[in-house]
Amino acid sequence: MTIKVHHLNNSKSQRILWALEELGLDYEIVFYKRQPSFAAPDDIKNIHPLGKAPVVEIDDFVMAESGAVVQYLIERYGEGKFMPDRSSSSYAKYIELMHYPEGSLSPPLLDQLFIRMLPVEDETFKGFTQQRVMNHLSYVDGLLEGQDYLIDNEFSGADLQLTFNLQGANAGGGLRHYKNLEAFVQRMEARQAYQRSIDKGGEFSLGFKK
Ligand SMILES: N[C@@H](CCC(=O)N[C@@H](CS)C(=O)NCC(=O)O)C(=O)O
Repeated sequence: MTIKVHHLNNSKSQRILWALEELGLDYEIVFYKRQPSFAAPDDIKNIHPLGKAPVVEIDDFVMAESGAVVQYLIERYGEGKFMPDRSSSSYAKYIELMHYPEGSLSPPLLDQLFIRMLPVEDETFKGFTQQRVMNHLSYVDGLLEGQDYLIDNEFSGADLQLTFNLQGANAGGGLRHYKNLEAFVQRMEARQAYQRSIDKGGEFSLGFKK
């Protein structure tokens, strides 16, 4: 089995390096650097037409979408670790929360980032975005009330997938009022596999400034 991760600095491909470190798998990293516009360099399009990170080559096929890649790696190589039993009701929740960060949480957080960076002046859009962000962060904060991890209080791929978005919100000071989320990010960043993924992946900072 060979795994090659096309990794962009300060990006969601960090999730894949972290997942591979948790799983203890060997892999190769191909490094890409964001351009001044923050876009990925064009040559990543030679691997996948969207030209986004992550893209992962596993043996003879190519996969994009971090949630799908994390889910696939854990199911194929995890030997039961980092996911609940498929026959349990927790599995349904696990899949839901595995895809929630990219499907629902990421869009308002990205809107908020653009409002901060550009800046955007439209008050209606700013108010709408603020309300969406608060709705989502309160929801996730509630999920973590009284527990360290999202599913059955055990570390899983869903925690790994969520962390990037919360780190992004945290970089803008957005987790100040969400104590469960602040503690969650610290807990995830303290994991040895996470630390190794940072050592191998290089620059990782989500405090984007124009
Ligand atoms: N939903 C996709 C998002 C992929 C994505 O937008 N990646 C960003 C980095 S975080 C990217 O490649 N940005 C550079 C660009 O759009 O040119 C995933 O989770 O993999």
